[in-house]
Amino acid sequence: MRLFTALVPPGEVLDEVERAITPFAGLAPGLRWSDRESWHITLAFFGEVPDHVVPELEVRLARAVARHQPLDLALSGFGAFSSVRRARVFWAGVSGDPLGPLADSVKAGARRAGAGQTDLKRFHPHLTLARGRAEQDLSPLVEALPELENLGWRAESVRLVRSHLGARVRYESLAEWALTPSRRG
Ligand code: 2AM
Repeated sequence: MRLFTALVPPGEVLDEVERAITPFAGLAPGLRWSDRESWHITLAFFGEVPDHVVPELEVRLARAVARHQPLDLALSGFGAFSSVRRARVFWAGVSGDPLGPLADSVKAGARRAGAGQTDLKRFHPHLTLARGRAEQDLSPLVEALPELENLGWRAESVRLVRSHLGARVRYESLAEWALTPSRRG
């Protein structure tokens, strides 16, 4: 099955993003907006994982996640891959505590479980909002959008998510593990 791990910001944060972008969506008619219920920040993408590997993967991921503390994060700014002028993926950026160490632990746990294929691209945390079939210049949209303000939250858990491909991709949350608060608070 096709699996990845993700952080999901709280509903209030997603509400704010939705409020910010909705009036401007018409500025990029070539974009296909993803459903708000599917919004997430990918930590590590595993691709196809054989069913027999999943139990061990869950054990390793639980252990990896528990070794890290909750993270203070914020959504800040909009951008696109590969760039705003040549965009196929439109996203909200993530700032705050670095996500790299947690992502690295999760990937290492997955490798040990035998879920070999992980994303080799440089890790750039983002929350995908829309995708385009062809590259397009999103400068008009990005320049018109307001600043995202006070969109911070404390990320306290990590989800394992299954991706069901189809006309419209569907995500199914399989497990969720809490990050471990520091004993010193
Ligand atoms: P994206 O949001 O930039 O598209 C499920 O597909 C999630 O895993 C998406 O958030 C996607 O990122 C991410 N992902 C990372 N690498 C991927 C890959 N090689 N193929 C598909 N999705 C990938």
